[in-house]
Amino acid sequence: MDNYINLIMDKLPPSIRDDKSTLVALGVTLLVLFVTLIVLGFISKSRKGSRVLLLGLSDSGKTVLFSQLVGSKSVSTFTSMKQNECQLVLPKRSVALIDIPGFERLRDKYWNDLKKGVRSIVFVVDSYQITSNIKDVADYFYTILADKLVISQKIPILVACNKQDKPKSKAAKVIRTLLEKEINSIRETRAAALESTDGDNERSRVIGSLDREFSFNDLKNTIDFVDCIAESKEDSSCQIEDITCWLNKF
Ligand SMILES: Nc1nc2c(ncn2[C@@H]2O[C@H](COP(=O)(O)OP(=O)(O)O)[C@@H](O)[C@H]2O)c(=O)[nH]1
Ligand SMILES: [Mg+2]
Repeated sequence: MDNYINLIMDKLPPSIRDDKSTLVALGVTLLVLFVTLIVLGFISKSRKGSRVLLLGLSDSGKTVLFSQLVGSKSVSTFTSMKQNECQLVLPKRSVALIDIPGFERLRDKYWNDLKKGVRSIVFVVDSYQITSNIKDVADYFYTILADKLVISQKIPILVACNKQDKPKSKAAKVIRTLLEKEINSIRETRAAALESTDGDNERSRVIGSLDREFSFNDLKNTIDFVDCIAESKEDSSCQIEDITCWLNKF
């Protein structure tokens, strides 16, 4: 250590080396600079957003899930023209949970307004209707996965495969494969369109590794899938513990 200090001292001009007050001022300046850099690094890390957005097609169960998560029965499922918002207190953190309307006409506007400050996304899927809805679900999901902010900030996404109480509803594992297949064909179409344009936007951006079939494993974000039941009925109770655990983790 002494050797280093001597080395630095030797490099200083004699006028500074011999003046003690200049040396002290130099030391203090370096210390302040060091502390500022540490504080700035800490602030930028803690600036991670606190919004958790519930996305998905209309009727997938977002509003029911929202009210179960925040523990309120008073959220109307008919007010899907505007977002529902509530603070959700988890053991590790508190997040702003926002239920976004799924109508195609409104969802892009809400997404663009609210995506700033997003911490994570819960994408809700109707596991009973998934076979008939797969194109719409995959198209909406692709738009989210290809979003510049979602890619650059590696926003973690949980696909909540809802309505598992219904007979013949598809399990999360099956839905994952169905979505990978559908996203693969959407990607082919977009890649072909990309060759004829030079724009870079959500509609044309290509995600994953192009040299093989689309897989969620090729994305840099964490993409998890869980089974869930948002609505409690007489013969089946609500099962959303995996969602709460996931939110607490990310
Ligand atoms: N069987 C069943 N129905 C559900 C479940 N979750 C939501 N629903 C029903 O699905 C419909 C749409 O729910 P809603 O929360 O309004 O969907 P949103 O449009 O995505 O907000 C309603 O009739 C709910 O009762 C569930 O886990 N199981
Ligand atoms: Mg709703």
